[in-house]
Amino acid sequence: MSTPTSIVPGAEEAAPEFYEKLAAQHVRALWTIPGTMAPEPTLDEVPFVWHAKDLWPLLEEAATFISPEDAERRALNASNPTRAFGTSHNLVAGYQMVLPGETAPAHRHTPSAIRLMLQGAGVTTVEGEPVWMERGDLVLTPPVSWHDHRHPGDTPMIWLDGLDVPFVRGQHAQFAEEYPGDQLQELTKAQDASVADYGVGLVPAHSTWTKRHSPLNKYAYSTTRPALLKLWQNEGSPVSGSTLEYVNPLSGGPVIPTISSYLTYIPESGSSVPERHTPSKVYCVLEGKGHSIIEGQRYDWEENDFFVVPSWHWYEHVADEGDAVLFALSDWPIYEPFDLVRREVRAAGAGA
Ligand code: GTQ
Ligand code: FE2
Repeated sequence: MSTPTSIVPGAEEAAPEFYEKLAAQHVRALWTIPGTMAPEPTLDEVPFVWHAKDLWPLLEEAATFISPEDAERRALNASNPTRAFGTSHNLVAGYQMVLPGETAPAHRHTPSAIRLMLQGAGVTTVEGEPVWMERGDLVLTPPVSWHDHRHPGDTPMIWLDGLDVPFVRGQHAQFAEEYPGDQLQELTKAQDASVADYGVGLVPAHSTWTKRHSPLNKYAYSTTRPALLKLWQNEGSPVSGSTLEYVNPLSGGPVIPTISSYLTYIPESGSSVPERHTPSKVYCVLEGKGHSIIEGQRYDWEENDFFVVPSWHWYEHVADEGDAVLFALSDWPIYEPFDLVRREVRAAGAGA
């Protein structure tokens, strides 16, 4: 880890009265600000794994005294151990639970969310479209889209929430509002209508869609998993994995302007190619048991756990028991328009 230093070390100690005069004017001398000329990012967030076996019982405990009707959402947000809020500086992830018969009221907000369904089945309504969610399905609630959650089934629903709240708040652009009147929004579309319209490699000719985010509200695991396995069978290797990105079918771009999503397959005993990049990632384990090596440290994970790979940390994933399927969300799209993406891949045989 490199430590940022001032351009003129010890300057302030040499002439404290001068720097006090600056401070009184709310000014700092550039040559005393650490990091101004830092050659590369400092690793100031840490990798961390949140384990389902520890957190799901706490969600159940929360369910004994907090309802989504009262709490707006029964969600636990994961904070990077270095931060008061935010799994990384741009993203926040966590588990959300809805019990049979419960509803989480409709609202909309400038932060966007992705949901990765982990347990049970039910409905998230997005802009009037009831979207059916089952394990492994990715469901989008794009910026300023009305959304509510409903539970018509019989097993508690648990999913992973991934949002860009730290980024949006950092831009002083956080707005939210409750759905007027009713707790739940009116259903104006057929179930999974967006999947029928945009989800099979076809898009409506002369589509009038003008939003930046994907017109698809769901990417079902029943279609993404086979696609990933085919990709690996066709192009992968027995010792390393393959990754697909979920895209907006109209633009080929990320599913949400601020959040990209990926699905990675790693065969048992195989591993991903070591890499590091400026965007951060939050992974959630859909299948398999294994570990990741992040900046030389080992982090063990199993099904339903999620973990953060902060900016510019070298990492690789290893599938120890069973083939692994890892979902990931990232703040990658935030970096792209400003040419801030840097990615390095460790050459084969370079060691960890
Ligand atoms: O389900 O709408 O974890 O608005 C945080 C904010 C979930 C949601 C969160 C939200 C939601
Ligand atoms: Fe929300």
